[in-house]
Amino acid sequence: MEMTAMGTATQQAIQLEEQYGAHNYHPLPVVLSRGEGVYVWDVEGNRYVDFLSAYSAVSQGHCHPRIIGAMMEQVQRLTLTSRAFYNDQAGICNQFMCEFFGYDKVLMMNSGAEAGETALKLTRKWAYKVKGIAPDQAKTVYAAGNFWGRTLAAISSSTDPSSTTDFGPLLPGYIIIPYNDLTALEDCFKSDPNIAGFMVEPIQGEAGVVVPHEGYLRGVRDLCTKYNVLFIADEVQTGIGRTGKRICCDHENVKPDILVLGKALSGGAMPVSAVLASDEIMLTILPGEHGSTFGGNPLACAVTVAALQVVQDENLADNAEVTGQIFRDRMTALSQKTELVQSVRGKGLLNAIVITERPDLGHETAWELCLQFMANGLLCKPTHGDKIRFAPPLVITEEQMHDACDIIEKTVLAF
Ligand code: IF1
Repeated sequence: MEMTAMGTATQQAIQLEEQYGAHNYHPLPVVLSRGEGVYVWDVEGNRYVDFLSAYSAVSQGHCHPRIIGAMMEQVQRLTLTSRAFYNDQAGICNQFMCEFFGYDKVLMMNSGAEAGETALKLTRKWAYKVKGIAPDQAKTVYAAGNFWGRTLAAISSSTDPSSTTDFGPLLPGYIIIPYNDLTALEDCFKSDPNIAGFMVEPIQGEAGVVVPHEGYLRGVRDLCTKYNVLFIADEVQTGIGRTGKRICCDHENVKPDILVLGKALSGGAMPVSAVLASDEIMLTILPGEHGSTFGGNPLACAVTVAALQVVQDENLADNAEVTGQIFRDRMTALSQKTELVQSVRGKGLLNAIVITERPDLGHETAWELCLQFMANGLLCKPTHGDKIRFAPPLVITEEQMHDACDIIEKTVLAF
């Protein structure tokens, strides 16, 4: 599909959003109005294959009938009670999640950042009440290149100026070390007895799908055990089947002390996030010490159970493994036909290509390429300059994956 002049409905929708919405994003010039499975349609009626999945939130496919069905059933009965009272969905969902991921307890929140903050607060509580660190002395460690949200606690660990500039002062008690470096991690743990936790993405998403070396996660697990530091896995983007396993840590058979989830926990139907941990960690927070108006509401619980059942019953992790390999094989073959594609990296259906930027375009190269992908019916977005992330819903079929790779190949070779 050639880049046509922007339609009237598209122009009107963009104009409204530009005039009345904050300018905290730079969206591709497409206005979506419907989604089903791996496809979305814009207001002009054009169909696209969605290779962003709302940054891995719509892993079960747009408007999955089983998730929407559970949502429709619950939304007409009871949506929100606050945690001042019990409700008939929370216990069922909590049990389902604890058994699905193998933990004693779960604390449900709404956004991924809130779940990250909850993990940080649990780590500090554990530091003072279990590890015995002196009051207000607990430190937490993060890897350079991390991204876990936009709150002040989240950006306080960021090494990306676009996340931190003019938002100071930032939170104290943070230590940043290089990603994928076990020597740096052990040196850090040796240097300070007040370290309570290390929060890390098993694959760094926003940094450009940075995959650590084989054995990194095992090394993190062993060092955290050795130095009595909590291993906090931020699996908001890599979890729930995305990388071809239940959670990305499963690739190395390591179990984090605290598991942070979000995004696909609801299949993109509504904001749901969660933190899972042992009783020793989770029970350090007593009644009234943490919470959220919407956290763990009955509607979120009903949706979450359905969303996880879809991942389980449709074997979405296995499908991500198979179709993701097709993607990487085809991109590797493409990289041998054109210098524009330098390399491909990722696991399961969390992948990115590294492109060679045109001298005249620089970082705009990736953006221009994404505009052409859009014109040809595929939606994706650059991440950090010369990387383009490709993360379709995990329900994608092999045929749909080949069709999408055909679009990518055609577009790249014509660019
Ligand atoms: C935006 C990025 C992705 C995340 C990980 C926690 C969170 C995220 C690993 C917080 C959120 C989103 C945020 C969204 C775009 C998207 C994103 F580009 F920003 F970095 F996916 F890579 N941990 N990622 O990726 O979850 O509070 O958003 O629910 O802010 O632009 P949230």
